[in-house]
Amino acid sequence: MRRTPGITPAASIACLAASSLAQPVAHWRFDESAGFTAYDSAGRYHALVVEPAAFVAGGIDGNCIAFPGGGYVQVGFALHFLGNTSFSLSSWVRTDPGYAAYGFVAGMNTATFEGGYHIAINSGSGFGMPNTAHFDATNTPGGEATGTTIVNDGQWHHIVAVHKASDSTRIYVDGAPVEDTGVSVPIFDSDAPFVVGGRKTPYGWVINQFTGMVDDLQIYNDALCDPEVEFLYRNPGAEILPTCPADFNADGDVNTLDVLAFLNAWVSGDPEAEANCDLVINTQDVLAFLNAWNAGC
Ligand SMILES: [Ca+2]
Ligand SMILES: [Ca+2]
Ligand SMILES: [Ca+2]
Repeated sequence: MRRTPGITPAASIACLAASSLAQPVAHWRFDESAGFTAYDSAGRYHALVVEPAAFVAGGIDGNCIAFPGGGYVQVGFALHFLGNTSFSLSSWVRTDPGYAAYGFVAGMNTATFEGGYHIAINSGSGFGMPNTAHFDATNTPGGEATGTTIVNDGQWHHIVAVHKASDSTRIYVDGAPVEDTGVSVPIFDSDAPFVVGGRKTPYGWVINQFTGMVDDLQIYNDALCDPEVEFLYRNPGAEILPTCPADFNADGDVNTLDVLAFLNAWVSGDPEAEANCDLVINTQDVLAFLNAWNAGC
């Protein structure tokens, strides 16, 4: 059996709990204390901080970025995951209790314009539900994945949005399991930059559309699965790093002990045995694991 992740404040430990090929392509820790650049510690997407958005103390891990009724963070014309592409966003969010506005946490989307994807809070234009978070990549009301956990209670909440190509969109709030799934369709392009705390208007400029705090925003180039989401929830600031799916017992070797370990996990319904990341544990997972094991690492 694999190690169960514990709560660890370290900011850069590898994930030992999940077998994934997902890699972080961007990671904004918002740990700066001043200035107008939010540095991407995983990639090259350093972002512009537009006032009055500012770095403040009191994040879920170190400092965070605060939007006091104005400002946003703009990454530029990037991170356009288009068509049948799998990707995931992981973010920590805090708003004032009872925050009722339609809050745009992060994404690449232009108001009233079809295309792109985004995480939002509360309901607007037929999307989402009051007091909860949702992830939309369809631009069709009802196609979004809407969480069930109340998120506008003044507490930090972990929101993960997953787009698994040709399968589903998913939203997790405060760890696994998934709270809701939505429609996965090929994502149309958007003329919008990637923005945190704001959104591009149809008139061409970006405006603030969120009041609250955001911390530890990460973007992955594949779908995250339940164990990985749970790991990120329990380890604010940490990243998922690629591991070998065939080395199930994580001892550095791929051999028959891994098959035994997998089957034991599968029989007991361990979430780690959900090998093909389709949210159910069945014989397809045995097939997926054996294929990975046969391929080695
Ligand atoms: Ca931080
Ligand atoms: Ca092994
Ligand atoms: Ca499965």
